[in-house]
Amino acid sequence: MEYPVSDHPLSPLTVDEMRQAARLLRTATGLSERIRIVSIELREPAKAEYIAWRDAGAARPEREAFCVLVDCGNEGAVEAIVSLTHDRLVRQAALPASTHPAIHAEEFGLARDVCLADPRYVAALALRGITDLARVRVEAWSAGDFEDRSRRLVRAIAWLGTDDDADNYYARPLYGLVAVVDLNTMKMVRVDDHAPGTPVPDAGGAYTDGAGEPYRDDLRPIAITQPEGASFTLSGSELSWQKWSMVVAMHPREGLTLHDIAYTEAGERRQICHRASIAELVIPYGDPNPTVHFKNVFDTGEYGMGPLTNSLQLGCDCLGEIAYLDGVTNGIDGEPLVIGNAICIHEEDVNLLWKHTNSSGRVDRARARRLVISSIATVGNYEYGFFWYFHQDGSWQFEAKLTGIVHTAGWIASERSPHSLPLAEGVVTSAHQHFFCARLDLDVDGPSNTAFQTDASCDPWGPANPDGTAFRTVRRTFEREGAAQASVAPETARRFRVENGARRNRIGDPVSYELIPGENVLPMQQPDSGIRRRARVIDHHLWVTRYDRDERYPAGDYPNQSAPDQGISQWVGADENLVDEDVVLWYVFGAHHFPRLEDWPVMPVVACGFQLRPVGFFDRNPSLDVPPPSPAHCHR
Ligand SMILES: [Cu+2]
Repeated sequence: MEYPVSDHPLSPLTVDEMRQAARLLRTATGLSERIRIVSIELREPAKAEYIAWRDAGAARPEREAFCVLVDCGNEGAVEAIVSLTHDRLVRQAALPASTHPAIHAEEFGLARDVCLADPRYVAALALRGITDLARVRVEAWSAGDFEDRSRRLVRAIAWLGTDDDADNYYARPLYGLVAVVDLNTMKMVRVDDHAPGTPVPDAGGAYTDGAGEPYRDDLRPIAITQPEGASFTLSGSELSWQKWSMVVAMHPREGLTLHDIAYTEAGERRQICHRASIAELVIPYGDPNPTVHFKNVFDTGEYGMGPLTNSLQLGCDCLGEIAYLDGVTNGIDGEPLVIGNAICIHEEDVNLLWKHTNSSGRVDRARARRLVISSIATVGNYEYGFFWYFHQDGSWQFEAKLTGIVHTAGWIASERSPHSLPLAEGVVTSAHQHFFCARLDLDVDGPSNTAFQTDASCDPWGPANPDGTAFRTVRRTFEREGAAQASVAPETARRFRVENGARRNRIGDPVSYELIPGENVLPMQQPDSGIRRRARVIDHHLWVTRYDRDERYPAGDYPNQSAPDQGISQWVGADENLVDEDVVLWYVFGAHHFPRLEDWPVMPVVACGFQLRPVGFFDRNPSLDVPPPSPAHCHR
């Protein structure tokens, strides 16, 4: 039986496809009755097959789903690929022992149930004066390498909440209480109480409705109107805006993903990127506090952004003429869950594109406008905004927006800790870092590319440099995977570039795009610490690998309780040639977060990211054809 398929081979799974996949998992895999479906996603077609369909009229790639399950009945985990086109199981494989799938959002509730049903845990609460269990808020944090890796365990920490939906329970941490829960067997392994009977802080953490202050009253409205509508078109997942085109999707693990990004110039469609996403996000905390020291989370790989993605509200999250895409994710029972308005697409005026006042007095200028594709995920206390911007000069960029509530812990010593900031009596927020890893499968005018680093360098004194002022750009080509790592160097304006040697611009140079780092930081953990060994990807800001369909996640496919050296540090051991090959850039950028009082009780947005800019990709400024601003708004 043939099933109807989505309209584009890279469109994410539909509700019907998700249901079909879940049915096949239940009926065709022979697993126990007690399965939990962690994720169901489109198995994206192999790149060559996709390009053959797009460019050469080859057959449309078949629709397949890639699924990850936990089989609680058999204490194991399984990967399965099902064909939606042919309605059958294609293959299934048990994951190796001690390899654990991500923690599904619904398993937070399961961990809480285990805690509150356990007499040891209830006794520890009672010692703190807590008898109303309904008020206890429990978070299931990944256990990293701190617990038995042979079992799927989490460490649960807790706060005291209220019935008020505006309550900020992070103001009331339960100091020292850590429960170890087996998610698969739903059994309590251990209750560690490092500070029995510590009173619960009664600090306030209100951040809503002005938090006790009257709202400021001097804001007059700003209206964003586009009387003729937006300048982009959206058809299914296919988006085009002026000369840009791409496919926009929602992925269970990475959240927002962009595919097949191209720029059409003089009627020619020029490929720039096959796929762009944030493939991992690692957050190591830096505080020996007993409820903090183990917090080394891989938010993308251990939890997954898809199910945590917000449903956005017009006029609040996004302003202007908006198009939304829904996201489809799955419950732990496999039932599709639709996130309405998961992805926001709109345009923003961003001031000046270019300008010149000629010696004649003539003024020419163009106003800049950008296309914004964004989503926001709530991961427990934090909000992560994922914002991709496309510009009229051929550049594009990614910006993560970090907001939400800083994570808290209790603290009872009289001394201030150098690792945290006191927020109130008995409440601290700890130092930590957020490392994003972008996976950028750039295909600059096609897949055959070479990556290199550029640094500014001053020339030595000499006859050719008599003034000592000459400087140039020096190049380091990433020739093989084993030596294709680098970190940012603001002192030499270091950038990373991808060129296509087979295509030249008007001065004979290869066409290229460069990656311009934003603010960045190196990891602050000891190089041989557990988290560094499990997240080798954060050792460097840039890695280059040869495209491999199965190399998707730089800290490994299953970072939850992972063994050391998974993912990219293993892949580059193959030391494959990178010259004139299909290269993938992995750019790691860190937001160093030593919290401020101003981050409490809710944190103003902190942004971090990077830009991608054409360098000799075009023969001149590609935005000369942007018309001048409308005279109705421009009086001179
Ligand atoms: Cu932070």
